[in-house]
Amino acid sequence: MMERVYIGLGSNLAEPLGQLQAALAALAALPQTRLAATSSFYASDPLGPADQPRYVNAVAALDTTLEPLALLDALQGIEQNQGRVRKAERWGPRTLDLDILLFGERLLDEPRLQVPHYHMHARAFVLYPLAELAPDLQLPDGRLLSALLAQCPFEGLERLQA
Ligand code: ROI
Repeated sequence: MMERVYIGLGSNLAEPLGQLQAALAALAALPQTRLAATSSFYASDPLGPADQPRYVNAVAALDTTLEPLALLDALQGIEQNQGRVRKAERWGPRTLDLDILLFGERLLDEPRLQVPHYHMHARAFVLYPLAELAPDLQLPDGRLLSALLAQCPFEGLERLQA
């Protein structure tokens, strides 16, 4: 079954814009998967520890027949190919972060994967790019993206010219 998946991309090390562009090319090359759309790129100050560079974020829409954990494995492979080193520090800087935000209508609560992504509801750097791709989106719990956006100021986001 083909399902629509939204992926959050983020980077704040080693030329973040280039990291995101390389990641989009890698997403487009995944098996059983079509890269359906990509948002603009947005710069923002780090959420969490402030002593790290600004982030660049975007959201991609995929259509895939991969199962969620197979997709997660593939995303973690892309992160590792692009030099991601997992550190003990929580919320530290990273070359590439690929998060499964939404996976069709699924609600997943597994050790490796919680969908919808726990923190997406209040993060401007996720919600605004997602809204470019799916302004009328309804989350599996019934919440409307437009309602989440109304609670989440655009403040601090900077839309970059592609
Ligand atoms: N802050 C911003 N602005 N963008 C991110 O992608 C991001 N990712 C994270 C933490 C460290 C929480 N902060 C972030 O994982």
